[in-house]
Amino acid sequence: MAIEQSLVLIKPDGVIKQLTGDIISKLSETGLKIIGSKVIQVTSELAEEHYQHLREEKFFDELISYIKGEYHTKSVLALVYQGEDSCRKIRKITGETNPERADPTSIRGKYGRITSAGVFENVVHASENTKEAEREIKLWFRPDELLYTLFPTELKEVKLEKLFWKGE
Ligand code: DAT
Ligand code: MG
Repeated sequence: MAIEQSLVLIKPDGVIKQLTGDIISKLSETGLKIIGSKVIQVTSELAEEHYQHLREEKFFDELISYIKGEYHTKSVLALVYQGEDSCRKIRKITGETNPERADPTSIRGKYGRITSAGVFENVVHASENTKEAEREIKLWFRPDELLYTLFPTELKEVKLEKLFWKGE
């Protein structure tokens, strides 16, 4: 079986419900390795690019507000997992998209809900397949934020302004 990567996001409802530890514990049952992690405040650009395949859906605007944290807290934990068959293994644990249909022992079945406005607050995102995982990882992480250089890179010269701690 091929070694694959998978992007997992603990969405703002998962963060505010303090489910981070529980979700990471549950995912550790797969034996997969974490090769990148960071906590971020999601911008409109990132949210819209991540969910570009759903642009035409009637729930798109609510979905963008949800992932940006407008209903919960402006924080998402992004993780990259690596290992054999990782997309399938992780999605089995996260459960179906619709939290009401998800296996009740899965993360979404256990902790997700559908709001009265029809938003699927399903706690986590997990890449559907390797192709999607590559697209998503490149969107959420820079090459130097991962333990390995997963995909081809190129050096670009840029004029950079970086933030330092005062007095550093
Ligand atoms: P998944 O997150 O299981 O890969 P997806 O890519 O089809 O599912 O959709 C992305 C997110 O959009 C999903 O996690 C929740 C939301 N969503 C999908 N279908 C929906 C629907 N019918 N109503 C409300 N939200 C939906
Ligand atoms: Mg998807």
